[in-house]
Amino acid sequence: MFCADWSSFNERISHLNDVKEEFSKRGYIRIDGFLQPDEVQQILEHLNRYRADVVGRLPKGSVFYEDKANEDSIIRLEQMHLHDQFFKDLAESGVFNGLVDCLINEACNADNVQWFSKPPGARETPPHQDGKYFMHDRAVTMWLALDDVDEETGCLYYVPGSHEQGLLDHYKTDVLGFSQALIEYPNEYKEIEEKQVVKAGTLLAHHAYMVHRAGSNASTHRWRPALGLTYWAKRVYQDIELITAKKEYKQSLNHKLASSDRI
Ligand SMILES: O=C(O)CCC(=O)C(=O)O
Repeated sequence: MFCADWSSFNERISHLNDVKEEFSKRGYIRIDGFLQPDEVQQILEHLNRYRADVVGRLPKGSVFYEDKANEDSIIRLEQMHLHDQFFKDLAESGVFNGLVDCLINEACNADNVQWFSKPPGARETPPHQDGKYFMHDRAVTMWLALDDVDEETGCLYYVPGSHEQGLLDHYKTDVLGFSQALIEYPNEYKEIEEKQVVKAGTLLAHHAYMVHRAGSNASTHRWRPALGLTYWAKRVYQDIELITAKKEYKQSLNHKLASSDRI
């Protein structure tokens, strides 16, 4: 079956109103068993096809490598829905599309489909808010586990309620793919952060101002593949100043990464 025919999020989430309430109160939601094992398997197969057939012809900035000479060191694939029909269909399918509209009460578009590969040895994802990258908060990131994830391979940690604090101060990091990190990650956050040890097929979704981080991958042989699907409110695209600023930031980052041969 094509992913366009998979059942929609309405059929996968039994108490949508409770989920919406949870999202607005805590800033994130977690739906265990959101995808069936055969659906996860299909996504993994398309990822393999994408890596074999599509990656080689992508423009700069769509693939981030730890070491460009080593294809297995891809740390991140970006904008996959713009380069491949399967990932476009997936992002536009009722499985995901429409869920963010419900969560933030806005009409939204898929803005990005990413693969976070987190190979063995990968560094930690520093604490950050996605809104720092987006330059607004009218967006939600969905994070779909494509394998079981635990502390060893680098699970996510959320600070519940932190989305209420607005945009916090960040600094520019040298972590590939995660160029922004919170200046401070205080003890109050460490004490209440919620660890997301999940099974393949679990869906997490977080507010653009949710403070979150992920551990390093300490395994010598297990990857930690996840798909990131980001949806933005359609009205954001009418803010020309914001869209221009975002484009300029991306260009300058790509320039820096290209000069160190990592994209
Ligand atoms: O997968 C990761 O390590 C981080 C993901 C993340 O920061 C995000 O989805 O916003």
